[in-house]
Amino acid sequence: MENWLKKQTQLNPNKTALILEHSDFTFSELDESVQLYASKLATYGVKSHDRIAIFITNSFNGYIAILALQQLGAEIVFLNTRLSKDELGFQLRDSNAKFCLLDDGADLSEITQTSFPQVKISETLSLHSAKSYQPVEEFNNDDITSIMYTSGTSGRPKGVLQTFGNHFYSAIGTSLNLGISYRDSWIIAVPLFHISGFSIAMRSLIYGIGVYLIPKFDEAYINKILINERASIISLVPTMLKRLLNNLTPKQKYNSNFRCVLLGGGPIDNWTLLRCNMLAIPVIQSYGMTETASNVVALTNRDAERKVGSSGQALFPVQLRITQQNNDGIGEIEVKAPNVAKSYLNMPELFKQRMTSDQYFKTGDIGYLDDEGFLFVKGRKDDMIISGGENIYPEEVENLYSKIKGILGITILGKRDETWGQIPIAYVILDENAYLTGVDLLEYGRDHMAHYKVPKEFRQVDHFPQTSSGKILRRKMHGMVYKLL
Ligand code: S0N
Ligand code: AMP
Ligand code: MG
Ligand code: MG
Repeated sequence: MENWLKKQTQLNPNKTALILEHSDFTFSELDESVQLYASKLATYGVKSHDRIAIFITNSFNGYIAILALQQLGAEIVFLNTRLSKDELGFQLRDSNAKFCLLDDGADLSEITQTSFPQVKISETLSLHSAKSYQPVEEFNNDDITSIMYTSGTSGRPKGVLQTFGNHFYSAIGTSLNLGISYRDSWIIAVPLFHISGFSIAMRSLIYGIGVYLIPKFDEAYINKILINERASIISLVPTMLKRLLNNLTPKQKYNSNFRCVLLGGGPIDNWTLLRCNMLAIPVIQSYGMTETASNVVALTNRDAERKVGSSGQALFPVQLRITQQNNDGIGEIEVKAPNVAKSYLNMPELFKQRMTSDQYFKTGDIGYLDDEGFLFVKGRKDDMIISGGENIYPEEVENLYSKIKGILGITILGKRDETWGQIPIAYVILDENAYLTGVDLLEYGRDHMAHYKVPKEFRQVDHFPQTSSGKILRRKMHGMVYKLL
């Protein structure tokens, strides 16, 4: 396919592509900024297929840098800015990135080494020198353009290799579901470093629509845009949707061009859906993951009321099936689609284990399909916890805490939470001579892992309920008597 940004400069040169608080850019203006920045990055020797990491919030510089890397044919390694230095260090080493681009104010010097130096985007932007270069002519379906890390039970995060083809088919599936017109514009309030956010940037290039880039999730500011501007679609995770609703006063209405919330990243409660219904805010529930380059299943407006609790039907290019069903038809959700990622970086075998012989991807999620093919997600095969749209793997947190002398055992569980959906809590068995307070454990966690992964409570117990074969019965733990540390 022709380079998507270049294509839009021909099809829609004067159409708004990017909307910031105080300025707007048309596709040709955006292209100009992107090409200029790419020429500066070229002085760093960035070439096609080089892997370059990026550590950015939803900043203008970050947006330009992403698109410039794409023009240079680089594979962009997206870093989650909420991760700890240890976690980021791992991803930088594992991805073997040439260097890491970052926003002003960010500092990774503690973990960056000469093999992957850090480079401030603003510094490269203000370089006087630039190098002539040829933007990538074609975006080939099979070429990797983005790499996003996702954790798992395997013990270490894996870089998901997403191709242009993945993003293209994902965008097409979404447009066939929502219907996209020239009047549409999409708010990027979810992080660009997640597929929820990056997919909107790719849709902008593919559909030729404008995006509002929200630098920081501020519900009052976002509601102001939804009320006063012409924004028509916004992608949200459930925590964000609740925050917007709680901030909205009864008289306030979203603008007449507003069409829907595309909701994903985790389960939603019926009460929140009902509130949206009462406020006439259409919600398109969806289901998807990093490995499927955004949603593969979504509801339509038409079915939203009739199928409350469902994530919808498989989008156009997507095949869906449930395997290993129990008596209620509940089993593992498997997906076959051209937007399923290529592989895991450095771990192709692990990816192959998740693909069936007929090319279905085993999601690890559990659910059922009703007789009309609507998917109801019921949970996970593993014990993954979702807090505010961020995944937490108990094993990862347990492994880190197990390194502390005095902790004889630790089990992390998800607890329902009004704000975050779920929060992690810990059950710990301490050595009788150990003196460890809740504060010690909290501080240790905050030093070593992303703060959203750190247990919100530490409950001391003297044993874990187990099966005869020694497997811990997590579900039985919530009823245990404990002492709060
Ligand atoms: C909910 C968000 C915005 C909260 O962040 P906020 O308010 O900016 O927090 P900070 O000011 O940075 O920090 C304040 C304190 O809150 C803690 N904290 C931050 N986030 C979390 C969290 N998630 N859980 C628990 N605590 C959190 C901070 O640590 C801080 O505390 P201290 O000071 O103690 O450190 C933010 O979490 C957010 O942006 N969440 C969304 C992430 C997301 O987008 N996830 C989706 C991932 N999945 C996918 O992308 C696949 C599905 C998909 O593609 C999709 C998803 C949604 C919609 C559409 C689609 C689609 O298919 O297109
Ligand atoms: P990630 O790879 O971080 O995007 O996380 C994707 C995971 O979020 C999925 O595998 C599901 O476990 C969960 N998820 C996404 N959408 C939904 C949904 N509609 N309902 C329940 N869980 C969801
Ligand atoms: Mg403006
Ligand atoms: Mg995740």
